[in-house]
Amino acid sequence: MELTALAETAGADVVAVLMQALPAPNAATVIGPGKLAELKQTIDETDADLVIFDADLTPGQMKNLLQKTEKKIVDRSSLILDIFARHARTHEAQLQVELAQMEYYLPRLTRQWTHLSRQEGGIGTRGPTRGPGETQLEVDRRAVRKRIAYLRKKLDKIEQQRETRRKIRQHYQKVALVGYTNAGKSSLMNMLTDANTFVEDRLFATLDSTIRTLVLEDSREVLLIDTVGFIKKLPTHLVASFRSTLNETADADILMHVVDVSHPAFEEQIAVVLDILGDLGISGRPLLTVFNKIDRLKDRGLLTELAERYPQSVFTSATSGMGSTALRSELREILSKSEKSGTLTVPASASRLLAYMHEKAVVTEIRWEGNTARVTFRAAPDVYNKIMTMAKGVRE
Ligand SMILES: Nc1nc2c(ncn2[C@@H]2O[C@H](COP(=O)(O)OP(=O)(O)OP(=O)(O)O)[C@@H](O)[C@H]2O)c(=O)[nH]1
Ligand SMILES: [Mg+2]
Repeated sequence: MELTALAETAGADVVAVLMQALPAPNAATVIGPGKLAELKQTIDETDADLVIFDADLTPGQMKNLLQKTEKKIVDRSSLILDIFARHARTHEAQLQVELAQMEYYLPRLTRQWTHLSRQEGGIGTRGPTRGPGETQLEVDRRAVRKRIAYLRKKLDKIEQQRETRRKIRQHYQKVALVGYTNAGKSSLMNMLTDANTFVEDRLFATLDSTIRTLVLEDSREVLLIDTVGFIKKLPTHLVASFRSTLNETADADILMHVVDVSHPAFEEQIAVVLDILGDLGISGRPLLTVFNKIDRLKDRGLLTELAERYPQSVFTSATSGMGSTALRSELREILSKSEKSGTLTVPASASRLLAYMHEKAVVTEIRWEGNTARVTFRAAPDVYNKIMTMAKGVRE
């Protein structure tokens, strides 16, 4: 079960799992009274000290559950926030996670809620420092708001620097790896580029974006972007805080959707990822579906079926390198479809333009007549436009 995997990633030891299907969640306690009694009994029997809910709880529900169970209560969002906090490595990711945490905690800073959660370390206690009493609470709230303002300002500054870097990169075609967490995005990046991106069998191993140059067989250079993975019910605060990281993805010309085809719920995960891409407003891009981890499949018949249902797809095993050639040639194919081609007459004196064309475009033919060259080339739309502008400058 996914929640179990998340809880374990956060360092919890899962002693019992309870399920309830309700037409609508109970307003006061999410679960119904009968299930609540069962929960209390399970807590007694297993000596659990933490209860994690797969739903998101309102501050009121959290308070009620805390009073009724006298145990720490953690909901899905705060659990994911906690994992992000543990895994954030870069300064930016740390700021982004802290901002999301502060915004999550602010409406939940109540005396009752902090009463128990203050006592032990561990999951759900990584929020702001809290103290007892209403006055203290006001002081805390003010401190949290101040911190939120500070974090926003810091992140704005980083965002500006990122903008500058993005401008430098704008003449490259970009391919972004997207997909459910743990699908193998970072492993694929390593397979394709010999990069040393952090890979681990845990959820949300990657929290920032890594960019590497990928050189394809026609010596075309593209940028490959690896970034944070998606999950069902990704907390909204997180999506908002990570927007600038995700913007790298929004910039991409092609999306490589990595799917762990050995996961029993991979079809659902595909739907979740497509949904989030839609929410981020980046669903219209050329999309290559990469069915990864095929080495773990017992039934290869599934692949034939998938190949029919997903015409633009490849099958890979990032750990063994299987499918690498097919993936590269598929990428090349898609990239060349989005390219524009043209022919220009360029004087030999326009050395800057010629150098630029050789570096950023694919020059397919060059014919010299005296001191001018007729250059036939193809390039990404951005590069094509830049070349045309430069050529106009040369003629004038
Ligand atoms: N058997 C097998 N394992 C794989 C394959 N690709 C990746 N893995 C493993 O799956 C786990 C997750 O891989 P990552 O590359 O970290 O996945 P990710 O999509 O970057 O995950 P997040 O960064 O957490 O979103 C690691 O233990 C990898 O070794 C594969 O093709 N076959
Ligand atoms: Mg990763």
